[in-house]
Amino acid sequence: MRLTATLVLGLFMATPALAETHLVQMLNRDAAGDMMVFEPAYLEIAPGDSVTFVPTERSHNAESVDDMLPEGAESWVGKRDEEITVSFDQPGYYGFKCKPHEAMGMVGLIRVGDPDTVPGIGKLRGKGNDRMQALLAQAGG
Ligand SMILES: [Cu+2]
Repeated sequence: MRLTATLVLGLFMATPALAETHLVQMLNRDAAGDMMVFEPAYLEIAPGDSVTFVPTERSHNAESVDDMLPEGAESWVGKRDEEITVSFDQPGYYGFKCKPHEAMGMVGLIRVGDPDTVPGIGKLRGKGNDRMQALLAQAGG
């Protein structure tokens, strides 16, 4: 099994053209009626992929959560109403949030590659903390 996984990984790394860009929308309300959300709030992507955070509705931003990045990964901070594209090379889990609506639960999680362990939660306020707990449970399950 390990040999197969190594071979597949080797093939993938040899073809960077396969790197994908995923879209995450910043919304005031989603189809289910939830307020202040990233859609989707949880993504599983491959190393080398990118995510574009799209300000579909106003007054949102996308930034990394302190203490919820893999070792050696860079943090990022998007401006309010700014479309920002972030590339993810380092395998692991990346927490992100909208600063104005963090306490209302506007947070998300990206799983890059096949990391061994789900991290602990970073510092998040209000419903952001509850929502991140749920996303981490989803990632581990
Ligand atoms: Cu927001």
